[in-house]
Amino acid sequence: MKGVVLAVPPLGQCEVGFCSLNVPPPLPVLPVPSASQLKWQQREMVMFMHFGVNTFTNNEWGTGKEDPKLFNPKGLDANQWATVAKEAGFSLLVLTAKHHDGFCLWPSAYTNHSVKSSLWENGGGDVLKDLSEATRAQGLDLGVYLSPWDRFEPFYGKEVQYNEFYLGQLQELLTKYGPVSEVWFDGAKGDNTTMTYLFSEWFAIVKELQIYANIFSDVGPGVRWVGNEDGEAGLTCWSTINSSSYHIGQAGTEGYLNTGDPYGTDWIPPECDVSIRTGWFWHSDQKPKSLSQLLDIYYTSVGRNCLLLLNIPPNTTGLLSGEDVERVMEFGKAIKTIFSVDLAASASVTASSVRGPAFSPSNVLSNDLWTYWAPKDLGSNEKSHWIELKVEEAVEFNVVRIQESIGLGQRVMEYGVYASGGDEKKMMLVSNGTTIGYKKLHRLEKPVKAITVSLFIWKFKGDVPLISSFGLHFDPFYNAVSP
Ligand code: FUL
Repeated sequence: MKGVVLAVPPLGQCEVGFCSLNVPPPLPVLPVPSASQLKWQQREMVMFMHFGVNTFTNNEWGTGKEDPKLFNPKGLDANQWATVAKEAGFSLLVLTAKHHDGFCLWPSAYTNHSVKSSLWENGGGDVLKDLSEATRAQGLDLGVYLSPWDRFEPFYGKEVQYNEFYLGQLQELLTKYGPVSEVWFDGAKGDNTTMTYLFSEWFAIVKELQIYANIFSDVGPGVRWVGNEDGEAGLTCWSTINSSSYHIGQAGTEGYLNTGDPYGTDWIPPECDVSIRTGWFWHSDQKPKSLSQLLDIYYTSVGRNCLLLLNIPPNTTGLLSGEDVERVMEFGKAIKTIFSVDLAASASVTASSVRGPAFSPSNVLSNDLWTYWAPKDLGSNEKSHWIELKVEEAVEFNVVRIQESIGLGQRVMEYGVYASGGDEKKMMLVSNGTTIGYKKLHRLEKPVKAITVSLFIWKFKGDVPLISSFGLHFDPFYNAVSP
């Protein structure tokens, strides 16, 4: 294999983008993400919180007939929620401002079925206010879940009245609590009442009031559902779908949403919502998932080009319970342990070809999404592009991390990772795949020792693939590799 060893471009000669040598950057491959979607994707993990009357009735779906007086979290402390989120590595918290039972965690002017009628703080409290202040104090962002299905509201089932009522509640949430980064439109809906949701009106209000908010629903428009509540994206996972062929709430779309569509015309990346416990709400008889379960979920969500939306439900006191806190901290720490060391950080990097000095293979050693290796177009006799990491002394790794420069579109459709120079002198395939996207993590059954690790890209969209990062890590928590 013959490589082009690249020198670092002379300082000031080239910048990312147009270069003095006049090699333009590759054209984007459409569709591409918006700035808000890119920011969202780079969060990697978002904390979800289900809290409300269900917390006190031990239910998952309330009926709407609950007495609001049941809601009395005497020790509620949103600062604890935000502190835990921050320390565990989350940058955004999404709270169920209203779940299907219709009870509102803020004092909505449009209903009395809210904290106003509860015993908590004698009806004077506002969970959204507490949370928005706590997140701001920690430098975190806020998201809201406003269930369209409302089993309390008497207008529910009356098209115009309910849609207007819902818009009014959305306006309250989007104007009273500062910036909102994500609005979650849940898909559950009862069978008993016919109700048409005017989604386009709702989404227009979100954009009018919070231009940077990402809108989640099954099919976006900002962020899509991954098709299950287990934190598991498809092994093939495109950030793109054809949203106009599907409507929100359409049955049988799970498989499509799980893998996305290589020819999709809309950039709507998937979010993996999953709970740290069995239920979404807190129940005294449930325990948090184990660290190894959470790490499995991390690899099947963040490691497959998705965002992990991990639910940690406050308990009846209004606090995240001790065992959940302990587990999520362990989880955050484990992720840091695995990924803060890149075993290839000082590798020399060569490639099959290089488009120009600004697109050096060594760009893959940084985590900047906008600096990347770009090869030249394939020659008529060439079947693949490749990039190779070479370290001075063999390293042992069991995780391979590959990232595309998705700001210019998702491209890679078929690739393989090879290693050589460790125990095995020959080059051997350690893993392969179909999509990369923002981030692909390959967790290897057994650790591999190698001096060179190469990524071969056989099939891609656009003229050339663009790799923004390529790293090697060791995951000491992976059971299969423990002695
Ligand atoms: C579902 C809801 O029905 C569950 O209660 C939960 O909120 C989950 C995140 O979404 O559709």
